[in-house]
Amino acid sequence: MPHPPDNSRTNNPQASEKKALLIENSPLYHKFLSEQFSLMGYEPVITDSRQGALEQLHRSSFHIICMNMYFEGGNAIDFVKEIRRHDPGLVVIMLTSDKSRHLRTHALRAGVTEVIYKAGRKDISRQISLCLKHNEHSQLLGSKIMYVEDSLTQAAANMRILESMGLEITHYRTAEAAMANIRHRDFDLVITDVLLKGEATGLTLLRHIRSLPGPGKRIPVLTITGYDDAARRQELFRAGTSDYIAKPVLKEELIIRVTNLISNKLLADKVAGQQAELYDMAVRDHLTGCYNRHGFSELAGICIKQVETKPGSMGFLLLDLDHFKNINDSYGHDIGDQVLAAVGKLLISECRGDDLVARYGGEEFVILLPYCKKKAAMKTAQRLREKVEKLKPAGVHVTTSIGVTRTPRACAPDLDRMFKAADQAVYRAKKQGRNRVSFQRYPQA
Ligand code: GH3
Ligand code: MG
Ligand code: MG
Ligand code: MG
Repeated sequence: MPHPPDNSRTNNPQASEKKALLIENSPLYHKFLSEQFSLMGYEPVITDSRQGALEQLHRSSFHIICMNMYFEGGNAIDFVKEIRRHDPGLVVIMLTSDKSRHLRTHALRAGVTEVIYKAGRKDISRQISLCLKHNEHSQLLGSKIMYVEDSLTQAAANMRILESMGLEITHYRTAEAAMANIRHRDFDLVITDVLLKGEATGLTLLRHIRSLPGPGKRIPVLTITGYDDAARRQELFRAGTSDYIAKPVLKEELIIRVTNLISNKLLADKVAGQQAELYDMAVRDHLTGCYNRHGFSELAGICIKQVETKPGSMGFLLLDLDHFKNINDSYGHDIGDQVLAAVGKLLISECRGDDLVARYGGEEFVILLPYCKKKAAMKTAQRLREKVEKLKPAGVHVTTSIGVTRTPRACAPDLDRMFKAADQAVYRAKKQGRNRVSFQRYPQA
């Protein structure tokens, strides 16, 4: 079957289960903060004590902690130091009504991501959402980085920074090793040094990535080099680098560039996923999951083109459920719908991946079988007829009449003619008593 648009990577898998731990001793703020975080797409979990917070952190993983300066059994500054020992990537917000600069500096040094002042509620919610927007780390968590650097000391230093952002890093020391692995793993970003041990350089790797078949060629690449001259920069950008950092690598710069590149990549993935979903919705029938008329015409067109370039015969089945009006009349329209849905699902599960199964009208289905000869088409039709008869969806006995035709190998397949022939065959099957398969020769031009 021809492939709909690529949707190999969709949304960030963690996006739907983001959790926020709120440590706050004032019940007045419980409801307010819960609402704010829910609105921003987090599942809020509230506690009012250090002990309660530790228990929650032990129980599940959080993307963000928002805590008051003081709470039962502890304070934000001591608590963040404790957390930072094993969770450097977590976003930690501290709420306080103390506006002293000294406290703010102290808190940031201890590892707090942002200090937010308890002024008006509107202001707090604006500050929280700003902080979350700027701290995309929580969205980046678990993103996969390929990092290519031959110097182990440099690699160790940069990997510490990247790991603190919650990224998953696979490190290679040569471009050769990186090129051997790029196709087989799904990376969100490649960071590569330009000068590497071995024959190939970071530029070779970059060119290799940009010439990959399929979506792999669009992986963002961040190049790092010690020779920061204009000619080299131009060469890297011409070869398709997404961004560039000169050595020595500054921590903040690395964080910002990596954050931007991955955020853009995740956004592009999300858009591609939504497009694929929309496409799927547009070409499928909701009741049965089969392609609809529009999807069938589009995909059958692609199938036919394939068969024209690599000739073969093509089978075509038209299925019309027997006495379906009686089923509706006897059991009601809802049961009728259930019967249609079950038959559609059966047809999909009984056909090969390359076959196109569509609901073409109310109780009519068509199946296009590429590279299928008459004997195989007839066998498939008989098998489907028997399976439908045995299905008894919603306890209802249902049968189908099937018209079959197939295009000879030597002629260009034409959908209208296939329909016409299969329709005549169905008509004959109905006349002969229904629940049977009938064949009609494909009319040559
Ligand atoms: P035959 O064996 O000659 O095909 O008889 P039939 O009753 O199946 O044929 P007919 O064309 O007279 O009736 C088709 C029926 O299918 C009529 C229509 O109400 C029903 N139908 C069409 N679409 C739907 C649907 O989406 N849901 C339900 N429940 N019924 C539908
Ligand atoms: Mg009909
Ligand atoms: Mg009919
Ligand atoms: Mg019918």
